[in-house]
Amino acid sequence: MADLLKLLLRVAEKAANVARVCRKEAPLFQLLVQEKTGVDKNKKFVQDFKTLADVVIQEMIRHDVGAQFPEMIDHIHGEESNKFENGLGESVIVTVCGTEKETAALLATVLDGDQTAATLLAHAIHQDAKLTLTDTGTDDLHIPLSPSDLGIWIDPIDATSQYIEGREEEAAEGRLCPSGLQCALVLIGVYLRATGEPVMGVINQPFNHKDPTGWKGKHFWGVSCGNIKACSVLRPKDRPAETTAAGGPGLSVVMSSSEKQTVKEALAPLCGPDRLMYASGAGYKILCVILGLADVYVLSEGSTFKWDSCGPHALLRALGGGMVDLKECLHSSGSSHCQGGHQDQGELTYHQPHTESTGADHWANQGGLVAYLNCQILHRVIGELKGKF
Ligand code: 2IP
Ligand code: CA
Ligand code: CA
Repeated sequence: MADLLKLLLRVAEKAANVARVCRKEAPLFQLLVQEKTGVDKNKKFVQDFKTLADVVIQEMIRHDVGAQFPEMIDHIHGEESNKFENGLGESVIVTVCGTEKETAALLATVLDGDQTAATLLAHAIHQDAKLTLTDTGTDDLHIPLSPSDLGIWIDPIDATSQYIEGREEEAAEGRLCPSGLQCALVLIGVYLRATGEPVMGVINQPFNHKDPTGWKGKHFWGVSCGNIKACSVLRPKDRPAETTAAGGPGLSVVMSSSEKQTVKEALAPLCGPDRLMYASGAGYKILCVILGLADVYVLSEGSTFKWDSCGPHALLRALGGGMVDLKECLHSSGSSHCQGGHQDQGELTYHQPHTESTGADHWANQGGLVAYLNCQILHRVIGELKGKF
């Protein structure tokens, strides 16, 4: 299934192109950032466009993956629904059509007849991603998976608020970005339909750095399938120590700035100076753990969803770490120990909805989570949090 990984890297790059185009091209950018007041249809229309960028990206990924792997088409899920209501109250199903022209015509109906915006968007969707896959290191990979056993979770744009706001922040070497465009990510995860185990993940960061020609992205991937573990990111033990913030005195923990005060206070004594950190974007915080910019990401609430965690979770597992349900770990007897680098007890899975919940909460990571690379560190964090909230 190395072909699937290559395809996901390509579609994620296409998605990143669409995300960049929406900020770069004036007619699309206007729609993205414009806020109008008053109870007129424009207000809703502008609101719609923000969702449309997400819907279009998700449908494009679904279209491209379904075309190459028809066995997977009914098992490609994401944050968005493709049913869209335009400013006139008409319901339109957003799909990627056979030709760029047809897609533009369909998008124009959603964009209340704005041909310029629809044409620009359709052009980005139908363009082939110019991603040089020679440096991805995926060529020699043999992944023993069958498409009929797999499902996919997509978050077309994670940290949408940072994407819309668009602040351009610089992060110091080895430090994370607390907010800004860098926190916006395209997340694609593949899991086993039978067990819900995440086996393959792709993360694309459309706004990684800026050069004189504009924003440049970066991609990351990982595969964790039985004994086969491969990742575009070096394993922690192979990293030069000075490239990461994790590894100094005390632990480094990344959290949402809206995390509970009790959790912040419980973890502060474990952390070195300035190493209790805050950043936007659930996906970005997991990426910080993957890259060694933080030892763990702790979230005590059910405010993330399967599409946020599936892809990045596969990268953590590929590096010998994982992501657990916090509540489950806090309530377990604590007898589990690290086996072969990570524990399986409490690991998040991706195949079963919470049937008692409604809407998006069906697929929430309800018990909160901890993302980690080192199982001993996970246990220290859980030990510290037990009985504290
Ligand atoms: C959001 C986004 C938010 C995050 C939230 C996610 O996804 O990643 O940033 O909150 O949990 O569901 P926080 O930044 O406080 O961690 P989206 O942007 O896709 O809605
Ligand atoms: Ca998200
Ligand atoms: Ca999203």
